[in-house]
Amino acid sequence: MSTLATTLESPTPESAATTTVVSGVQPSGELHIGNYFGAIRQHLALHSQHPAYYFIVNYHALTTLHDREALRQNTLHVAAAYLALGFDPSKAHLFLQSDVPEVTELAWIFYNLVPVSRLELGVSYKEKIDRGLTPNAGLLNYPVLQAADILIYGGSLVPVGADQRQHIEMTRDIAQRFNHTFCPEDDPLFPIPEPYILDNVAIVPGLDGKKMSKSYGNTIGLFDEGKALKKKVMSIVTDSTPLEAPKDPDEDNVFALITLFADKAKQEEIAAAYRAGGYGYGHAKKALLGMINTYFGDARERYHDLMARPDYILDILREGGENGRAQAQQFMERVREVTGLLTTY
Ligand code: AQP
Repeated sequence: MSTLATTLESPTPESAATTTVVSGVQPSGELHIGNYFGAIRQHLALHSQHPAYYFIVNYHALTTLHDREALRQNTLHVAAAYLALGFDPSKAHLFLQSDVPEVTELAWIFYNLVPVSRLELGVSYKEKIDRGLTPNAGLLNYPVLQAADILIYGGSLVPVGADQRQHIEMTRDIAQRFNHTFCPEDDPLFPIPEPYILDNVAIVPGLDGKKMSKSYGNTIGLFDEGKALKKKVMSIVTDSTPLEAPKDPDEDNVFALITLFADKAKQEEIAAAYRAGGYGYGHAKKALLGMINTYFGDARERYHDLMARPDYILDILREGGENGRAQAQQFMERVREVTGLLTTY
């Protein structure tokens, strides 16, 4: 069985020599195994291979979260999770989005290049409205701020889950529009970033079979443990095929989660047991529970130690933020120059 991954199954793109990796995670709730396998695992695998900027997007979290204490706690939680899972601050930059206020300035410039009608077609925006959220202007403009986040560090590779594909497409459009509008053809300011999405973990299902999401209440938290974890795993929705009957592993949520943790041989062994019959969903859930505990057990301990040292976490974020901000400030000087925004300081 796999333990915490430091390498990727898929190679990075051929342009690796000039790659700058950027990505963010919202401190909008407890991180879950969908965030991990969809994105964070790739962040960790890439951060020692390329220049990398990872930010905790607390401005973005404000689009849905208006609870000061929760936002602060979630922010520390995300940082502690990265460190516990293997982020090495000597290799890449981990920081707070709000420590680089220049991203909001760049986002403002970008707002003027994006039709409102395009934003209204955002899948993630529409999904939130469908779930009953009254959209604020921040939510509508979420992908524009995301574009600023990516482009201000010269990001060229963006490891994300498949739910973010459309947003990265929008970032690419914005970069192209900006280059076309403000830059000479032979001297574009922004590289056009590529998404980095691993197909086998593109959308991790939640307990109910829908996309696992912090705000759906269907998650397995990265640091869930003991009875609480067991209760969640046992509540994963399955069909009602009886224990003795053969089952199709490819139609089952429990098996989908097992594939995240088990190596190929183990996956095949369990899939064969499904097909043979006499192997119930209870057996599969028990196997999954063991895999989760093995995979995240050590990281959990490190996580709890780190959460008891918030000053240490803040020091790391501060240093990452200083590096990120220096890069962003340099970029913004060029942005102001090509757009004609005068400054007098
Ligand atoms: N279920 C998922 N499967 C694969 N990848 C996922 N990601 C999220 N859920 C899944 C990826 O995790 C990264 C960080 O996500 P985020 O926190 O920035 O926002 P999100 O995509 O909106 O995540 P949630 O959990 O669904 O948060 P809420 O409920 O607050 O909106 C991203 O790369 C994302 O693709």
